[in-house]
Amino acid sequence: MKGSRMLLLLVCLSVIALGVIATGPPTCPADHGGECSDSGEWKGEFFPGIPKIKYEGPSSKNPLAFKWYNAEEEILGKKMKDWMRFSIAFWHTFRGTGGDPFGAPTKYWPWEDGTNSVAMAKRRMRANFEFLEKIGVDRWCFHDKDIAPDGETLEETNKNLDEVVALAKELQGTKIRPLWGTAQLFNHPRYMHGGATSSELGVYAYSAAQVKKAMEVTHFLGGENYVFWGGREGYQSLLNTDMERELNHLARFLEASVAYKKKIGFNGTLLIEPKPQEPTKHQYDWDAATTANFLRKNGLIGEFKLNIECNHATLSGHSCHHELETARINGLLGNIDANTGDPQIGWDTDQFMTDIAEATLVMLSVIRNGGLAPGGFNFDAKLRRESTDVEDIFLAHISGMDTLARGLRSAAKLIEDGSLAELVRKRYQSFDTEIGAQIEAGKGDFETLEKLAMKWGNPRFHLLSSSTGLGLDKLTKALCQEVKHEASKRTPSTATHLDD
Ligand code: XLS
Ligand code: NI
Ligand code: NI
Repeated sequence: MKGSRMLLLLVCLSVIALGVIATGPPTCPADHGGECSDSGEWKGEFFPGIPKIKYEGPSSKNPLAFKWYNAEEEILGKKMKDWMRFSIAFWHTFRGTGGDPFGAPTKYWPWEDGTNSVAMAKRRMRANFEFLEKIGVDRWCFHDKDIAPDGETLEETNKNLDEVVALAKELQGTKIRPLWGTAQLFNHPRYMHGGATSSELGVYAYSAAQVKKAMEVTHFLGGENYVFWGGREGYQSLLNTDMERELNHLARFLEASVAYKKKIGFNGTLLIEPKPQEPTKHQYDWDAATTANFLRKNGLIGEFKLNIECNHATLSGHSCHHELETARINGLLGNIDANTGDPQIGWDTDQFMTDIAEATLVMLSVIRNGGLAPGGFNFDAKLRRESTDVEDIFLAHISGMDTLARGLRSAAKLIEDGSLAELVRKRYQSFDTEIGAQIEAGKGDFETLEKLAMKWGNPRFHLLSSSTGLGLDKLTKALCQEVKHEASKRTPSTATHLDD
């Protein structure tokens, strides 16, 4: 008797509870892995328990706080947020699975339902904007294929994209904008031989249609730049490749994109992102110098700038600083894909930058460039395979933002101190003479120089370094002191999440 009454009571209570759930607001708490309905209209919290990330200064022990990035603080006459212009890369942060050629995905974000539906794309978009709001970043970057699923036909694919983009526009509000958009021309099998450099005319046309649409949606969302990364624009073997013809196609493709940009009134900067190899063994936009030469040869130099990615820089055998300086002195530094590689791994590992010395050199170039606007720093960086907690997404970005902020602080000190600039000035002082000026003005003929060489005798090279105080060792020491000073203030977020 007693037992059956208890049972009845339990049944009643469950019915009431179910009724409350059924009539209450739609719920999909972020810890109910995959149980939610596929409604894209869900408006719950994706990152419950994670507050808006604030600046707490170097002594803070709170991993969910900035130690060095203080958005409103002025450094060299500009707010930190205006130097940095950070952006989140949708493809890594919201489409990265942790999968690699040896293993299945490791990340199962609670809001994912395992489908590639439009509804799922919309829900993911909401997660993106909650993340941007909480991390305090006003920009995001995307490929067309990251944000919306393909349809059966190009028309259907474009329709899907429009639907997701309409929601993104609404969620952006007045504050958030894309730093850049781009078309993904490398994943689908049709792009196995490249897009604009494919040997198939149909693929060239399809690439054009995809870039046209991606440019339209970037413009619609108020994007400030548009990126071309030559995903498979390169070759695997020169024996089956007409390189001259492919490069010609690429140039014509870029010309057509400039024409279309102007036609639709898109004022954003067009950016080319160099990378030497991966996925092809030779990518045509090998590095900054190669790309600058290609643009110049094809009369496109005034229409494009470069998006320098640090990991790509090291893959091409350069440092990120070298690539940034090459772009800068050619008037081409437009944007930075802020990541870093691993010296012991030979591919694009897309790690968040945590090396303060590298960040200092990066920021030196940015300061010399007067900033990056309308470009910025896009975190083309992903969590490590082993980082599977939702919180890791925040920790990784905080660590990347703090590292670059520390780089900015160190670089500003080097500039304010002035000794580095003075050291460089002194190094070239022999050219600060009448004959030096003549040479630099293109009037240094060989006969005159020969006479001078005879008059001056053998250059006293062994005295040059010590007399001007420009030994490389002194320079290295000066830089190390600055960086060491910063490193001594290591933060918990950077220290404990180096792999992010
Ligand atoms: C790949 C590239 C890519 C571009 C955007 O290595 O970095 O992510 O930034 O297509
Ligand atoms: Ni990139
Ligand atoms: Ni890359």
